[in-house]
Amino acid sequence: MNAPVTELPTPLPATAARIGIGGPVGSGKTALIERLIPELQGRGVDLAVVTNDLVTKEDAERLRRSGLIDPARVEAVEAGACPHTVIREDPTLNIAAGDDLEGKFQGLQLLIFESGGDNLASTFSLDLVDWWIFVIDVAGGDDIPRKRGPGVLRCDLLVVNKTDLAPHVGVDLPGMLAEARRARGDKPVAATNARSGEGVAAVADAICRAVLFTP
Ligand SMILES: Nc1nc2c(ncn2[C@@H]2O[C@H](COP(=O)(O)OP(=O)(O)O)[C@@H](O)[C@H]2O)c(=O)[nH]1
Ligand SMILES: [Mg+2]
Repeated sequence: MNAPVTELPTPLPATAARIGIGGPVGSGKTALIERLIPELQGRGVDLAVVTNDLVTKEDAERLRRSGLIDPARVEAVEAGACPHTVIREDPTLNIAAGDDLEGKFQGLQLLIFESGGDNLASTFSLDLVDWWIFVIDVAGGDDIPRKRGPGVLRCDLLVVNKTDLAPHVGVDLPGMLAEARRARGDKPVAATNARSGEGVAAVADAICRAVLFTP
């Protein structure tokens, strides 16, 4: 006798790609996200954001108020005194925040995690993200790429932000970018001005190619 027909297994839900945006405090991570949101939404990407702050929800509140994204699509993780711990050693809180957003928004394609801001040694756990950006800024000094911190070396895309400030802080921008490219070998480097939006489309291109598999 034939086995009784059982119900077809429920297909596993599609999961959103997860990317990290790390880098020192003030380098322009939130400003870059504020530019990336409309750029990616304009390309039809369904996205949500998890921010990490030390002991507040400042960045999450800023994004929720921005009018750029449904406030319910922004979650905050309070990272405490060691912002790298929650993105590297024990990313449980961030994974849970991401899972929560995925549960609320079916069809979510991209989750962006902003780190709480840390030094040049901070990196993301690959348990948390599939791909990550490290943001440094021109005003932080043109010697940053030379210092070869793990963030600068290991990220999938290095973003050198605040290009507009180079003449004001005596930084040779082409020289800084060349040094960054030398330090990273084959890995990409992008230059942005998150104030004006210059260079942000190229960052969105890199995200789409790397984790959304769109050209
Ligand atoms: N001139 C200039 N200022 C920027 C740029 N990106 C960010 N900022 C400013 O730098 C400060 C820190 O930016 P924020 O995004 O909060 O940095 P985060 O701590 O890395 O998230 C803010 O006052 C921003 O307006 C940029 O490309 N050019
Ligand atoms: Mg921020």
